[in-house]
Amino acid sequence: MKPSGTGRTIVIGDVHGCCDELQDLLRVLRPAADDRLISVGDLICKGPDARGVLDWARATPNLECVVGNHELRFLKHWKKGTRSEEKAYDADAYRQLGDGCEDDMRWISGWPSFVTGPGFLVVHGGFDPSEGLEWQSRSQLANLRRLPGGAPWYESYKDKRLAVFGHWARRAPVVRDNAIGLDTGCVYGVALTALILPERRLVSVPARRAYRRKENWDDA
Ligand SMILES: [Mn+2]
Repeated sequence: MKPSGTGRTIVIGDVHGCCDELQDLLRVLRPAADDRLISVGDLICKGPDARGVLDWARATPNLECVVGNHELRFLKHWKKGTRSEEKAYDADAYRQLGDGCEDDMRWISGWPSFVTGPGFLVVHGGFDPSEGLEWQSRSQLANLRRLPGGAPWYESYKDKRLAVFGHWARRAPVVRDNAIGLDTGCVYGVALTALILPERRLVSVPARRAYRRKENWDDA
C-alpha cells in the first residue's frame, strides 16, 4: 500500500455500524489527508456501533458521504418527528447514537444522493440508466436494485463512466467494466470492501462476526 500523499479516491462500501471492521479497513488503506474518501452510504443501522462510525465520519474532513436508504429513513423520522416505517433494528441504532442524534441528523441532511469525480459516479442504490441521474428521486437513488422487468439496473447501464454503488449485499463485489458494487455484507459476516480509484483496486477486510443473519442471498 502506498502510505500517503498519493491523492487517491477511496470508495468505502456499506458499513452498517460495523466500526471494528471499518477501523480494520482503514488500517489497511492508511488514507492520507489528500485522499478523497467517499462512503456509499448506510453507515448506520443493523450493526453494533453506529456512534463510533459517525464519530469517525464527522471527524474525517476528506470524507464525503452519499445518503443511503437507512439514513433517509432516519431523516424522515427526524423531519416528521415520528418514526414512520420504523424497522426492528432502528431502536438499537438510536440507542447507539444517543444524545448526539439531533446534530447527526442535521449533518446527514446535507449528504448528497450521488457524487461524481473523474470518470466515475457513486450512488447508494442505483438509478434508471434511461434517465438522467440528477432527475431521479433521493428515494430511488438510495433504494433501486432492479428495473421494472426484474433485471439489475446496472445491466442496462451502458455509459463508460464507472458507476460505484452499494446497497445490494452480495458475498462478493459486483465487477463490471462500467459498474462496481461494494456491499459485501459486512454486517452479515462476510466482508467490508473499498475501491481505490483510478486503479480500480478492491480491498476487503473480513467481518469479525455476523451481526445479523441473512436468510437469502440475492446474488443473481
Ligand atoms: Mn442500503
